[in-house]
Amino acid sequence: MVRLCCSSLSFWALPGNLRLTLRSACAARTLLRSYSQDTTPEKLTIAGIDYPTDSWTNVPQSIISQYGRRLHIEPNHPLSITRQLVESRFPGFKSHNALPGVVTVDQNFDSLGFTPDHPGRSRTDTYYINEGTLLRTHTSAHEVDIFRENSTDGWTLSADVYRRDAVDKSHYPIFHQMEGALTWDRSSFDSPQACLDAIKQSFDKLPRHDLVVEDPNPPFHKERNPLQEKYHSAAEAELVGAHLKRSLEDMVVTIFAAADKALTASGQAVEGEKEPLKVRWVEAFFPHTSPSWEMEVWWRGDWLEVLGCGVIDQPLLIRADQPDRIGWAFGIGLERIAMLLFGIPDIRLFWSKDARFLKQFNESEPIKRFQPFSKHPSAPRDVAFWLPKSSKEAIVAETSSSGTSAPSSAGGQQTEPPRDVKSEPAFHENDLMEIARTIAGDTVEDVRLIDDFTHPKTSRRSLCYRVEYRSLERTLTTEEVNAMHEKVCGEMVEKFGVEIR
Ligand code: FA5
Ligand code: MG
Repeated sequence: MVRLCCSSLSFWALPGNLRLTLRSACAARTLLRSYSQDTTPEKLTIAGIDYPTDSWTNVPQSIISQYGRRLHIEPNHPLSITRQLVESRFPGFKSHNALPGVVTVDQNFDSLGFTPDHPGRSRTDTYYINEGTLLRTHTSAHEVDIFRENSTDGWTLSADVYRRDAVDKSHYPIFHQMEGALTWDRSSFDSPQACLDAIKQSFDKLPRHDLVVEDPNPPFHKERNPLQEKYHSAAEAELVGAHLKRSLEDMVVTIFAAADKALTASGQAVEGEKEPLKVRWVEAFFPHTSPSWEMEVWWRGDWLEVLGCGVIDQPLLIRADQPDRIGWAFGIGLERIAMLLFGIPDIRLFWSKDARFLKQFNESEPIKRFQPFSKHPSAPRDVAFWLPKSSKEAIVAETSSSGTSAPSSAGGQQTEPPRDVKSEPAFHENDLMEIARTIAGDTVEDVRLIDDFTHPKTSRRSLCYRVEYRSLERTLTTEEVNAMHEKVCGEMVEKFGVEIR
């Protein structure tokens, strides 16, 4: 086992005590990553259904215990209110809101055209129940099934999704997405032009707005954001893309205009948030759309990514037995919208069972700004360590640690380069995120990289992360923060063979 993970030849040249640390570290690492035979239960029971486990299993109990809360349909929950508001901007669309979160690898990745080496498939990013079964990483996992059902031109689908991801105020390992799609059946028109005319007519009926929109890029771009030349004419892709953008801009405008009105009426408008709403379109990449974009909203002095979208990949529609349909799809983070809408400052709050949180939301009343009920101090602690010498690389996802809102690759974006998803890196930032969450639960507010240094002579790499502890409910004592942090450092040594500096 030791030889398996400590591949370096110089292992025996190390001092005895370090060998011992590394030995147990490597052993434990195998346990963490694959739950070796001794610790992996033979089966996992999720929502009353038993699933056999194997060497791919990596779902911790802390995630399973949160499974099935269905906050997006809980009456008066801010996520449910947000879902209903978004749905109301897509009249005539059929809403699917109760699909179970355990899906196959085929549904989550293959059916969407994820390449075999797409980093989103790796166990560092995704929670596997076993090699063929996982907790969906995005609502796109159901696209092909719903397109195949072919019951309406437009549909939305809201659900809980699961990702091994960064820890900060806008990322949580379970969050909620709404998928939406609209397609036109080209075979039901007399000519391609008649279909184009229908899309144009529909576009013209979409409400206009006076939102400030930055959209500097062309409708598609040969290298960066290609047209699906084999299947779509330039006119079709351009029009479908314009319809998509206008529909989503309308959704954002309507939701925030309503919120603004309510806040101003109740005297709750906050100084500094009175800047006019601003959105921008950014070119993106998803295996299941092309061209693709992300919408970002200006919020509290920064651009916050709220959704990904694009013109649906035609081979996907062909796999769903809908070769004649053309259209758009989007996936939006409901937490991100709810945070903007209610002024909720921290994503952990959505999981709170504290009445001081829950009683502030009522779906039959106008939107009210969330009133923080506590401001407990944050307790930052640093963990600085040397990575073990290993032939394998360490993956430090710059996007998540730098505090931006960019998500992991598990939704399709290529935020990491393609790699052999079956082999595991020496260290992945998400491993530290999970250790911190497992030990500190919701009292860990933020984990971010503050230093990355490679020794010029030894070429050893050292990383330093700052972990911020803060309870939403009470002030933490120094002793309990120290105890949690010591455990985090201890687990890093044990599981990854790092050397604390
Ligand atoms: C996806 O998941 C794509 N499947 C979206 C899509 C659907 C594209 C249909 C094209 C067509 P992405 O990984 O960027 O994309 O996630 C979409 C949104 O989910 C993000 O914009 C963000 O609002 C939200 N999100 C992602 N990760 C987190 C997280 N850890 N916590 C909270 N919200 C998140
Ligand atoms: Mg994204």
